[in-house]
Amino acid sequence: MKKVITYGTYDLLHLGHIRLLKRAKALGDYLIVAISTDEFNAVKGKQAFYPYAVRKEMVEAIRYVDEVIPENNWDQKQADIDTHDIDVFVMGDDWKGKFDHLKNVEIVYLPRTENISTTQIKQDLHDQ
Ligand code: C2G
Repeated sequence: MKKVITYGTYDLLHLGHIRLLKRAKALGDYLIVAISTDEFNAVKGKQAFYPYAVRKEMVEAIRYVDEVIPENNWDQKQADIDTHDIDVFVMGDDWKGKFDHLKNVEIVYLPRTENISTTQIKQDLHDQ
């Protein structure tokens, strides 16, 4: 079984997230999504609209997703890859090059979906 992992905040779930997860799943048979906890988001300088439990429940409901685990820090990726026996590590290409140090895993950066982001949604709603 080919296992894929990806990481993110996944706040205000949108088509960019869905398309990333769809393409990530297509690279294997089993997709794990590591969702940033509220505490780690603070470290990332992000204030998610929805708490971790809500973001987790929403991502778990996506047909492409097989498992959700918490992302607690920047440094857990190699341990996750080893523990979960991951074959493919996937991120959107805004992260291109940032995780090339990871070992024993195929690293794939996928093009982001244009013209959508959590920040954009917040801004558009605010401007209405
Ligand atoms: N994404 C995308 N297209 C968009 C927006 C996001 O493909 N229009 C992708 C991002 O590239 C990322 C994933 O969707 O792979 C989740 O995006 P975020 O929730 O913004 O995640 P981020 O804050 O980048 O956290 O340790 C890694 C971090 O946790 C990544």
